[in-house]
Amino acid sequence: MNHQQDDKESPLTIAPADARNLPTQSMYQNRVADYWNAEENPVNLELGKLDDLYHHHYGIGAADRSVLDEPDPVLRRERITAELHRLEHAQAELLAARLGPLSPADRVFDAGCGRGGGSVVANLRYGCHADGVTISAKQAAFANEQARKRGIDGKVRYHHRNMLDTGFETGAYAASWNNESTMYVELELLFAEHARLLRRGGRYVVVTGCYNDTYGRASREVSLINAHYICDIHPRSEYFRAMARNRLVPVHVQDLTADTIPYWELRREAEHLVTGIEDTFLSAYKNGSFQYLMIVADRV
Ligand code: GPP
Ligand code: MG
Repeated sequence: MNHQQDDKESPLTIAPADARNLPTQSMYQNRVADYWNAEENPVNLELGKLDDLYHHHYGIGAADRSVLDEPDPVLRRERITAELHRLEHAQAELLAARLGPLSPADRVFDAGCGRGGGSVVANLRYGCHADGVTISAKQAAFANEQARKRGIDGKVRYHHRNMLDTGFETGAYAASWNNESTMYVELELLFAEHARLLRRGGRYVVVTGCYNDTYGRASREVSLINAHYICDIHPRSEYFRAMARNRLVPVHVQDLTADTIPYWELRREAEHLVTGIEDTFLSAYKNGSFQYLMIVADRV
């Protein structure tokens, strides 16, 4: 299936009826896939290389800023890289801790799995089966290769599919999550798919950047973040509205905004890793227009 060609030849056609086997369903999704197929930011690859846990999310917790004082320039870079990775890993563990308790027989769904770090973290913690879904064929191939190298490819599998229409078995999952991937999709469609996949009593966790309803509409900084990643950040309110409509009942809500600021304060000093979006995130968090949020919900 050649999506590029489809898109050039008939830009106005609707998705074919057999959309389930197609990882993308719209021109927008093709552009998002293009971004992730091309993405090779050192801030993701250099951090991931340290222990072969490739994360595509930000970090939380107090940063050890003494790494900035390291006099040896090579060691300084290495120490900054390792510290940022430690903070990103702490975020992944915070999310994973909320999925359980889970047994090795349980199955979890990682929606928007990127290069696969989150599913590995879940498997290491619970021994569970994991299915990760990404719209990027390149990310899925990379993540599967990582699972193969770890010898967990029998339990952890990555799929080049659309998280809104996975084709996975109804009610087969004990837990599922989105780690900074909801801003690419319509929440109603996303939560309907999670509710379908989760068994009754299953657990859903989302960590996301959302815009703050009390600020008003999306701020300039939120719009800049949208343009940077080709995404569409939702307001906080929309999460709760869409969950309520899709049998997902929040059991825990945590504002992680203050916890993520040290990560960004350190990342902006990492000359070898910056992508240019660092100051925008800091302004967005500090002016109150943007929040870093975790919502944990039960599927009823
Ligand atoms: C980080 O991925 C997350 C996103 C791109 C989604 C947008 C998230 C928001 C909270 C708005 P990444 O790790 O690939 O990004 P970067 O390359 O900047 O580290
Ligand atoms: Mg990153």
